[in-house]
Amino acid sequence: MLFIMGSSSGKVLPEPSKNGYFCLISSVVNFKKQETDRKTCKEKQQAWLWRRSDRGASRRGISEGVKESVHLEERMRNPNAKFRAKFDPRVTARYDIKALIGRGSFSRVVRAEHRRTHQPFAIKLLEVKGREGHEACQAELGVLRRVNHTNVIRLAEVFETQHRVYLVLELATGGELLERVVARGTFRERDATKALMMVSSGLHYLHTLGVIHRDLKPENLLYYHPGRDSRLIITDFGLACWENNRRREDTAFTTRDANFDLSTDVEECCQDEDWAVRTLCGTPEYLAPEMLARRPCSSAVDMWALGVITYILLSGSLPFDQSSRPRLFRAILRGGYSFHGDPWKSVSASAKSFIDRLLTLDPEHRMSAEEALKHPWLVSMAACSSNKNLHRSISRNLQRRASRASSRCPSSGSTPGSRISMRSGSRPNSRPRLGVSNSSGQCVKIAT
Ligand code: PIT
Repeated sequence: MLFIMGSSSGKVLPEPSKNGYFCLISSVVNFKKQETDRKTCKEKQQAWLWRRSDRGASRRGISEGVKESVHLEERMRNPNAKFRAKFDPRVTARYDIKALIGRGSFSRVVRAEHRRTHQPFAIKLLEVKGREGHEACQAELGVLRRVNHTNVIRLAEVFETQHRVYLVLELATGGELLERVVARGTFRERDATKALMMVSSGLHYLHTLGVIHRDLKPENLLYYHPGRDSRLIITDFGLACWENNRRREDTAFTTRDANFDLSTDVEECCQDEDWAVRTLCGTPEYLAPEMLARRPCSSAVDMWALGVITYILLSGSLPFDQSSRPRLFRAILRGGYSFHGDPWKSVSASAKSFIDRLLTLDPEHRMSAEEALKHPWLVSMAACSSNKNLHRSISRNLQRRASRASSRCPSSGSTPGSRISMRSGSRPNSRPRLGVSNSSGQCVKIAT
């Protein structure tokens, strides 16, 4: 796979080896053996060190102290040493690991530089544990290998070992969507439409390909570079799956003529939090009602999430914002959101219609990505909308939410991940979410 990174700078990928970027995958077996040998060796060394330090307990205090100060010194000299050590020599032979830029429960993302071409990249290190972890990782890889679009993160190459996978990705340095909104002094509807056009375009591409992202949220939308004209990129395919062709025609799911009634599922779903945690994918606030109602999910779940993102982008607040999961789920299943409060009075009817068309309970009636791209609000780039600067209200609402969320006690049943994240270094996978999926798109593991 060859791609040109960042058209503006005319950057190119590091040269592939004779067999292309994925040549290393074919050598996984040997690589695994090497790793096992190395691990056995390391374990032996560690055991030996352990036995040594266990002897002479009276000396331990001193040796521990010495060890600690050596570590401290080493860390001060080289603050990246700790996560660098997690990289296989094959990766470090080719890439210079520069800095940690994101971390999650099972992953780390670092900024790296190709040693020969000096091209910058992001490398995502995935810890793969067990069959389910392996399947989830293969699903993520399967999607990343297929995608090629300006508004979707691109994969350059992959290194696999027995317990780790290293994804070499294009490096996005422009920050998260909301970080940029906050950092700017102004934010108008027109600015929102620019961002949403790019996300809708990426989604349209993914959905046409048959990919459902399933974890769309502002933290997974990154600007490629800090400039104003930067493209926006959809990242983090850790929960992505392939759409089942059957779904749209599924008779149990054909609700166009019937009332789309989720009420029977509400209590069941809200009371069975255990089920929600075990089975659901994604971040609670962005979950589509059909996911909560245990209906089959389609690409429409991403469009619901886009509705939530649009609401946040224009107001700095969440459409469904409850302090406990059952209440949040109920609100989502009822479609209970409103345009009350600041700054909704200043927001155009066209923008609200865009949101309404996305936060539609019935997935069959919900706007598709293709339709979103044709919605008058996006097409006109909010030309008929008010030119009001929404920046102050958005920042204030984001700030309010952040302080409310941080004062909530996590053990009191408040919704994890309910803060609207704007922090860099928190991506990817670091926002608590409910589950990860296996290759068939079922969520199988709790990642919170
Ligand atoms: C960047 C910069 C950054 C994070 C990422 C890329 C992460 C990308 C990513 C993560 C995934 C995935 C695909 C891409 O499946 O701060 O250039 O989990």
